[in-house]
Amino acid sequence: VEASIPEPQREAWKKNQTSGFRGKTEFEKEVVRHVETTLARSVFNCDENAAYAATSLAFRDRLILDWNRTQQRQTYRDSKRVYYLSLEFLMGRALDNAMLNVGQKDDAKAGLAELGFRIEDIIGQEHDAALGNGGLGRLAACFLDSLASLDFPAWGYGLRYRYGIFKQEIIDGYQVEVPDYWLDFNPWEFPRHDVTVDIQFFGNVSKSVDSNGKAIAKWEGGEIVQAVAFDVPIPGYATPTTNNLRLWSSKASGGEFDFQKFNNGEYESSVADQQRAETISAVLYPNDNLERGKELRLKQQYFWVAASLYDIVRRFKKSHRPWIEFSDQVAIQLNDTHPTLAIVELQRILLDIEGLEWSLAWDIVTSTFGYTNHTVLPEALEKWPVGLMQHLLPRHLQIIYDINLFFLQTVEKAFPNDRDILRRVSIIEESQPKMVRMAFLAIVGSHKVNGVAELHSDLIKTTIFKDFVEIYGPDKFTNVTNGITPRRWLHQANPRLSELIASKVGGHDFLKDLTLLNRLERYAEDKDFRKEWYEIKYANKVRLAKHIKATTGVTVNPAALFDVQVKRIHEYKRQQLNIFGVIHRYLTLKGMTPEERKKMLPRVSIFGGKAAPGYWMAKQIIHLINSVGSIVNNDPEIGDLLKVIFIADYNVSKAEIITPASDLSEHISTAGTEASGTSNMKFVLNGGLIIGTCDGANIEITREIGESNIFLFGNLAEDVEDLRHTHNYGDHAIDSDLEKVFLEIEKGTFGTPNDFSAMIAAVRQHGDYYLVSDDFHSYIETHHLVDEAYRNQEEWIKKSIISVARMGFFSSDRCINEYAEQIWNVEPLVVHD
Ligand code: GPU
Repeated sequence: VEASIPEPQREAWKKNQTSGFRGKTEFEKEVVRHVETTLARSVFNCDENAAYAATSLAFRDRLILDWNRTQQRQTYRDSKRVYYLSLEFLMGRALDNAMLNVGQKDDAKAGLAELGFRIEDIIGQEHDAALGNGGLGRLAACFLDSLASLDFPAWGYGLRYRYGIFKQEIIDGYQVEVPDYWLDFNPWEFPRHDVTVDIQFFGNVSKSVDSNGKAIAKWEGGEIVQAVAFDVPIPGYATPTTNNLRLWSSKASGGEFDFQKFNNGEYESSVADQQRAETISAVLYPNDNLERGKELRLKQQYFWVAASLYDIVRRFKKSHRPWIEFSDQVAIQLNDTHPTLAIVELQRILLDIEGLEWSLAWDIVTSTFGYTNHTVLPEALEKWPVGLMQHLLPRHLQIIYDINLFFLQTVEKAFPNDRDILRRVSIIEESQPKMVRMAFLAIVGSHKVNGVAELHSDLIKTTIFKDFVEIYGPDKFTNVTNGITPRRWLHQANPRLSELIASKVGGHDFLKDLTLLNRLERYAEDKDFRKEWYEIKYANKVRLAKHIKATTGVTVNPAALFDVQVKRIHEYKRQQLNIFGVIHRYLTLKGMTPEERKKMLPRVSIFGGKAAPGYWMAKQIIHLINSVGSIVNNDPEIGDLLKVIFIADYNVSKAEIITPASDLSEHISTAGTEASGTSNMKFVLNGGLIIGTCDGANIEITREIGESNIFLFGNLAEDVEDLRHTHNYGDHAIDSDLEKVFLEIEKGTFGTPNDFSAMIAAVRQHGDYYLVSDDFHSYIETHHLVDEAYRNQEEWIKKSIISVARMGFFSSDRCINEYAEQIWNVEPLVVHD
């Protein structure tokens, strides 16, 4: 029951409403107040950490007011809302973002300076919110920023992991994983101990018939785990709209302990129950583009989905509208197949709890959901054993079988003479053991399915989902090319570049309409402008060089070409191609006379990224990169001509330092394997050029910025299958330059050869699935073109400026507007000041 203040007392409330600090002086007052009272510290005992805490609390107070107002307004208007369901939200730090979005970073900077602190040091105290693995989770975070900035009424729903993605340490060249306990002090979340949902697992289904002859299914028994809501405010940029990210945390139902057991003297088992419940939201699975089918993961998925749907349905029911209006009020987007059980759960709620007929319920369900696919890699497509589903979610499995039955009946009608299509598209794979194919369930239960870049959206239609295009027609399948938020990835990460751009394109409006960047293009011909542009890039490289020195001890020359590949380590992303290329460069330099060497261009090859803890080959790649670094970086003949750096623990806040400092970044996946990629967009937006394959969003980036501004190489997606075939059936010859690289590794130049034998065998003996040898020559040649282009600095800078000017398309704002129009049918709701 909601309590509200009676009319006569409301005056007193209104009179005392806070408005948050305005200006430097009030900010300082708030900081000091928080240090003294909230943190209970004496003001002369305030270190950087306490200053961070107090600054965050001051901004948090500021955000809460807008947040409350936004939520009130959205509730009052009761217009359609978007719910973005994602198992990952890779948010990074919140303070800097909050300061910039509310437009008070300057106040904070001046205020902190007066109190004796540098704002960068204070910002640097914050622990990244690292509830994601890579691109998929970061995309969700960019989407939240755009949804709020564009004033869409939208909520994110996710899990509040106690441990986010592990911290990576490099010890003797090897990756070591350290748990990331990040919740010690988190001012950005609000526990809502009053918002809880009981989630059921296991148990049995009993079927009966009611007095009208209607079948009733009852899911009974099993165990209950409680979901507790934690809310995170998501401020939009230059708007009061502040949306909500709701993360669920698990705990034993009925409070801390089961008192019955407790009183019966079963203290230990009572504590054990509690821990088992808490395990559900304890840890983020650290795999990227890989599903391993663990029971706890399925539990996480259902726990999160059931709590979120309960919440969404509860909100809908407050409006007392008829059920057929559900999808006029609610759009739910499934970020990959991880939340697919939401489809089944909503059908269950409508059928078993609300008593709707199957077909009405199913119409509501399918018009509510949209499904985004993020990969064609077979090992990443989720399948769950039928037996596991039966055990954990018996009622859901029945509903899945019914969904499948009705679906296959319509397929059979449409394709009466095709037996095989039923086997191919069945949601249940008739394998040993039988499996539930989650992507197929997501397609059948959604009204739209989208890929994340044009090539990828075409590929899913012609390969993994081909039959479904036949069944539903092409209109159910669409493309929404990914984007990135220019607020974090330009304004926050590269403030000087953002200011220079603002000074030329008519202020900061470009941060909300990125196409305004096109006004920059004419400055490519302006020599003074090019000088300023270059100086900013150089300063960013100096900053990165300092970070490299501080963390690895290696001195790199900021005048060298910084060649960067930072992303999750994966064979399909081909860091192995990059490091083999680096070895080739090293051998070439070693084979030169000192005079010849003097003419060469200095390079720094920078790597970063985490390997899934169980991904052995990826770990071997990290080890080779570090081993090559330790030889090359200490070779006096080489000096500054080549340095090889592995930056440990790549994460969002490291990306904010690395991205603005790159001259060239590598997006070199085997054609047809990277669904989109988003770091490619970040690097170009920061004035770096790209070397890349014709894959994912690289293709659209090329279309936008022009072929002469990107270094493309390698085989095309359409040829990959044939090439793989020749590897397996012909006697396939390895590229001769690559063979020299292999022989050098096998000589022991970079340490014990056996340590790297699997990487070599993958190419030589195991069919070179990722086409490293096929693309090697083209890759090396294209790097030569890069060197030549970099020698002409003026031309290089022109390419850089023109590229940035043409990147407007890749804002996540454009992307969100496309989802809103094509898939969600929602409109912005402005919250007036
Ligand atoms: N992606 Br599936 C992930 O980061 N993790 C995953 O488990 C899956 C996909 C990425 C794609 O690899 C990348 O190409 C894409 O840009 C990103 O999702 C966002 O769509």
